Amino acid sequence: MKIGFNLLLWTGHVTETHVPILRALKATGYDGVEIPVFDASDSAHYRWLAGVLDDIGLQRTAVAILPDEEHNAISPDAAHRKGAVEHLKRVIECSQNLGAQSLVGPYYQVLGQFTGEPPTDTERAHASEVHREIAPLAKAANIVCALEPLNRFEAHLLNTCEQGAAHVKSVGDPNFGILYDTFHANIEEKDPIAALKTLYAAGAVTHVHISENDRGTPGRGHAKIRETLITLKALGYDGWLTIEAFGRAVPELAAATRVWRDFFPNPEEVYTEGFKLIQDTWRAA
Ligand code: LER
Ligand code: MN
Repeated sequence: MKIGFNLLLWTGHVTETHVPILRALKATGYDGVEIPVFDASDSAHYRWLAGVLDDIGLQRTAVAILPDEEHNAISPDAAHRKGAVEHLKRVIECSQNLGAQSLVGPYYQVLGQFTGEPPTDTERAHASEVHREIAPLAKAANIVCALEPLNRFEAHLLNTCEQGAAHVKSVGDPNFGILYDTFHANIEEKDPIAALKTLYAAGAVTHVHISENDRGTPGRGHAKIRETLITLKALGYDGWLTIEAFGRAVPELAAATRVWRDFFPNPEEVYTEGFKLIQDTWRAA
């Protein structure tokens, strides 16, 4: 397995100013970083960042969202669904320039935008169409897709692993799977570990987020992080274990993830303790 850290703790757009953070993550022992590709307007930027990460010696994955209603895979408006495809095409180009191995995140609906109703078959079919179109493009760029079910307070289309597995089946592309996030599973699954095992047995786990129940330092809360690691090792999982935590450094991100207070004294605690927890638990398992 490989241990990663998501840069969303600091920013939605990684620039020169974040290079000291990237170096610190490398020095801690991380294999790679998860880079937000939220701004997909300048693909050359990600080529520059790839060079920086190569020099430091960090592999990478990319995380994307759908930015607004005009780029929404479950919109009733065909033009908006086409907008989602066009946005994801640009994201794939940026991610390829970045040298990303995977494209992860909830790129099926706009975060925090609800109809007030449960997901419909039409919304599911619309999302499948969008994902069927982009999965081969990602494959051609050597990028694996990992779609992320989110808790009910952030999204309504995919909340559970079961819904995620059904969506993967409906997309029907071997390059398209699910991101299992311990934070979301803690909220939505009756038994997060049983859900993980079922998802894994369906061949659908292509990425993992290690995230505490409050989004703080892994190991200091009650999400089943140790059990998740032990289970994944027993199953033979060989992919990314990427830590995700959120603070209040970026107001838009804090608002989107509903972070209204501090969960840790500083980012160093999150990335040093989190790394040690994963490494120690994996070794001992
Ligand atoms: C959001 O809740 C989350 O878990 C992220 O990985 C997606 O942006
Ligand atoms: Mn996540």
